[in-house]
Amino acid sequence: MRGARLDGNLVDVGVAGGRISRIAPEIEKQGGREIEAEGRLLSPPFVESHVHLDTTLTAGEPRWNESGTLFEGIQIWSERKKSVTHEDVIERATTLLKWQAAQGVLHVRTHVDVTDPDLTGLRALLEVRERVRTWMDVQIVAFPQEGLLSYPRGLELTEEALRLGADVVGGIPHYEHTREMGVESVKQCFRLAEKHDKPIDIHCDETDDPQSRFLEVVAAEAIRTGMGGRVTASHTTAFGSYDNAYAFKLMGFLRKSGINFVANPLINITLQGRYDTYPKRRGITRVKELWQNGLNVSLGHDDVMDPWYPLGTGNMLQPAHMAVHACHMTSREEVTACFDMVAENAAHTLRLKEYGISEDHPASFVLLDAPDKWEAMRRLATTTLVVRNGKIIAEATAPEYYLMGERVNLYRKRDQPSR
Ligand code: 17E
Ligand code: FE2
Repeated sequence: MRGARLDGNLVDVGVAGGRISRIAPEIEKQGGREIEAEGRLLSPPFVESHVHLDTTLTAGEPRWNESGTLFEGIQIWSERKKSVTHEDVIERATTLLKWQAAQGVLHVRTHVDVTDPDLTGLRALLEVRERVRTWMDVQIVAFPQEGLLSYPRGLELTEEALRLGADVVGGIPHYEHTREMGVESVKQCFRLAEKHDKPIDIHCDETDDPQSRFLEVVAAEAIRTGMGGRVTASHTTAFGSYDNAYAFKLMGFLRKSGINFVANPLINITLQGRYDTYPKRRGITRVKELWQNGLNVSLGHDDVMDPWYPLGTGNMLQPAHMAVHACHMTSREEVTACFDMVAENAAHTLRLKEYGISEDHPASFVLLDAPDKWEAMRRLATTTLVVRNGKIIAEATAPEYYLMGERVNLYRKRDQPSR
């Protein structure tokens, strides 16, 4: 590849045997195919650290979410779940994975609802994970949507999912019937994780209720077990509603725990704040403060066209763009940090190995129609090339705009990228 922009410099990238063999300002011609990057941003692939592939593309079935709340979403899904079949899940999940890969996502962590006596969604996603292996890397979280302890045999079903091959232990303590059951559910997640040697990713405190304090339990268990970076707290929206006196105490404690955070700004700006009139809360966790405190934060899309969120295409720049706005991350550095939250930081959450563009790493990367991350965020740039293990798996043409026959390229004069 010739003339790609990496950390502000134009570089050539050599690929051999599916790996990056060399990165240098100029590499001598060696035969083989050459790709002209035309000064575009070379980035490691996008990483989707939180999505629900079992529920995706069901929006409107059997009805639309009128209240816009998490709870109506769970109710609608519970009804749709009754008609879920193996083929239905495979078809929808594979469709979204294709949308994602076409837009530069090469790693996906999906939650799958295991509060289903037949584990239909889980069995289907286990099959999907294998079928797509040549072009997509999928991690499956056994997620007890209707409660690990509150749903009949929830704990057994979650453990059965791990035995069948789920990669990660999930939970939902704020949805358990009582506070005590919520605390116990977190402990049970850790017990399962230790027993089966799996990481943990818990839907945690996804509510505006400032009394929802399961994050502290997750952190305490992470410290007790030494699981630290193998633990992820997803959503944690109540953290945005905690009193500062408590939030500051908690932050110090979280730093000690070293756990990862996933915020889902598109979905939580939508689902939360629904019981407020005005002032209306944003319902998103303290992304900026977690980031400032050196904790690993990634951003997920969470839903694409399902009972919780009607829109989306799986493009990771959309949640990143929403984080810029909803989390007040508008400084030069913060906008770039939001880009990293759907790439490097998400790779860290998923504990990916050999991620990133450097010699000897797998040749898995994307080109974006922008000179740098900041411009990619501003222009919601198109991913024009997706390479996985040295093979081109997706290509797209960046949009070109013409006004009265004259090219309009959406750059200020001083920011025009040089090619
Ligand atoms: N289930 C849940 O509990 N929370 C969510 N945000 C989604 C599903 C999408
Ligand atoms: Fe979720």
